[in-house]
Amino acid sequence: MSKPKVLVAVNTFSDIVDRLRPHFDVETNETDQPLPYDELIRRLQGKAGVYVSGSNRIDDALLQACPDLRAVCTMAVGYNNIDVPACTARGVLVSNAPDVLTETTADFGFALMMATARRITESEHFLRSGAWKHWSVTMFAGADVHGATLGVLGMGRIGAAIARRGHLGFGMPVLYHNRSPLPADQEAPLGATWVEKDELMRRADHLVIVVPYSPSSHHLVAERDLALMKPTATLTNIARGGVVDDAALARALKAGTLAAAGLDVFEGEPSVHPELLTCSNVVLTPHIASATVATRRAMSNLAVDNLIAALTGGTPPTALNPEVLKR
Ligand code: 8YV
Repeated sequence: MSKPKVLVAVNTFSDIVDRLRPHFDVETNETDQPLPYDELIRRLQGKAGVYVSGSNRIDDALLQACPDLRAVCTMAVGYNNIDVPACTARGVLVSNAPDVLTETTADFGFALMMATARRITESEHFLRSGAWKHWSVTMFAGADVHGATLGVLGMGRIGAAIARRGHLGFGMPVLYHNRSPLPADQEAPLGATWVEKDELMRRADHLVIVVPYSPSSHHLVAERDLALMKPTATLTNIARGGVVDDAALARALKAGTLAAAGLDVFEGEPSVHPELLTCSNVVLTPHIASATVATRRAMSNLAVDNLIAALTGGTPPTALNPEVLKR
């Protein structure tokens, strides 16, 4: 009997792809770019499963055009690119990759916040350009991180890991906003206090944004929110482009109503708002918060575990709609 066919839609570690081969006929994307939408549909004909990243849009039109598809497994924790209700309605299993990237992503969020507060890339560019002719007392004077108030917008797993770093490692008072406060026994080890979003904006010295993207979090941080922030404050976004209004952010940075920003994600990435590219007080990175070899391997392995289980009668470890398997 021939094996089911699967597509690995993003280029990943070949030894991890090899884990699929005993179970499936495996087709891969050998380019270093995500498959364009139409190409993805074409390559998915006759495929029972697909391994994707956050760059692949899986919507109802694609599902309709790929009637053999039974499992969509993303190596990302965020799944705003996948229409999960549409998958559920069509009996397609969806999984994501939570937990395995939490600490690595929190490390990066903290590093980006520190680089932003301490003007690390801006001063490096200055040095590399040959502009450093003498030392001065105020040269690249930034903002302290230790002891400053850390604001966390979105206290999920990654938000909590950032709060823990700030509280235990840097003596930072931690304020956070979530739709609902955490139970007291979860707040205590993080030294964290729930506040309304406006209060978070007003009081944070360093705001780190970690909310998942959904229509309800689109431009959650917009012009009016930025206007509430201290002119000495920094903003770090490791969530998703679209959570922050990037045009409004660039205006605030240029007007000096916000000191600096650290951005790993962008509205419409890989495009970056042109005004952000001309701000010197911004640290920009290309969506790499989870990018360590160990973590990207763990994320990839988890997606493969899910794909194998979903299509061989097993229990996918991190299914988002396990109810489809009972049908
Ligand atoms: C991924 C991420 O690397 O997991 C997520 O949600 O944003 C990143 O860790 C990226 O989305 C892969 O496409």
